[in-house]
Amino acid sequence: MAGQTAKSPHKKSPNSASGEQNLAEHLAFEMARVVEEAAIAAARTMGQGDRPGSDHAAVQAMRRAFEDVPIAGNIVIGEGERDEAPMLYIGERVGATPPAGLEYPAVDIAVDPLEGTNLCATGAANSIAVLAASEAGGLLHAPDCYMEKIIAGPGCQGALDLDAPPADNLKAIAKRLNRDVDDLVVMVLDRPRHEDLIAALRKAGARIRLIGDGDLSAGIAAAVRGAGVHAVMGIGGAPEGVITAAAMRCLHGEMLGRLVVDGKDMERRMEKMGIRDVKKIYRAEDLAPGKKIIFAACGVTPGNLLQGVRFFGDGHRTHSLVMTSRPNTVSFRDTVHLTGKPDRRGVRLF
Ligand code: VTB
Repeated sequence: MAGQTAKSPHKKSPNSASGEQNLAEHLAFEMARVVEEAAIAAARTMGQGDRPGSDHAAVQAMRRAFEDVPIAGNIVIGEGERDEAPMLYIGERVGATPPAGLEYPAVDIAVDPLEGTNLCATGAANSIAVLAASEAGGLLHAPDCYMEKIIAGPGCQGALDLDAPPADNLKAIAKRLNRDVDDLVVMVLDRPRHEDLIAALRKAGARIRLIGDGDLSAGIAAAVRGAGVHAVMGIGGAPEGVITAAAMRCLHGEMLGRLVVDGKDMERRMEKMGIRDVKKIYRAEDLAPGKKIIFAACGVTPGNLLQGVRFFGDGHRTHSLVMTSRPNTVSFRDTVHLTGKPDRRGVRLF
């Protein structure tokens, strides 16, 4: 993580290779805890049909968990502008208070405390608590608008074209994955705006999984082998796009994105945010340019990649994906949190 200028409270200097590794590992561990707390709180509300309630539970738990993390954190993507979100708003400072005379490293953070609120509220698959972090300046401050996206695995680097017909992208992906178009599975958000895209994919012969929400976890699934998804196409949220890009930086997946600018007002808002070329096609490296990226996601409801939170008499169990770009690590964390009196039968390992 950052820290070149900051005095680190850690014993080893973050400028030495092993010090840097220690700091990345330590912060990744802390970030895993943050998403786990959010996931546990949200999972308690699963199926209650209360979207705001699920979201609030996750936001509150994540905000509280940050209080113990030794960073000078700056929320760059969060729950909204300061006047519309009481917690985890854009520009909010998060992290523990350092001891006198010490400074914690400056870290930019993009959060989605409950990605797939609807999924959680209805008990559907694939809702996650997720965040991405980087040294200051390492994540695009994306406006809360839509983004056209195409996401596929590392084998598709350089093979995709956001302006090409879907059939051409399918052919390119199939070629790189050494299979036929009708062997491919594409995930698409089930929205009326995707009518033409879905028709084109069907005509080309690809198999499709329409999803209610959650193009972020879909993107991650497309970038790993064995998840049964080869691409994500269509228009989803831009903030989710930046967090997906951070995951792609760790997984080396291919991603192209372009902001969807709706009217002059939004164009002006973007200019104010420093986005000059509103038609720019971003790659993962542009959306998440940080050198030291940390990505952490924890399953809330059971999903393609992550299990949901399971509760039992003396605790609960979470399943998280934690990744760092430097050193480049991808870990799955399966944690039993023992909170009550130990169950006499002991911890169940599988
Ligand atoms: C997607 C989806 C998210 O927002 O980004 C979507 O992945 C885009 O907005 O889970 P619309 O719902 O307006 O299509 C979410 O659904 C989160 O709100």
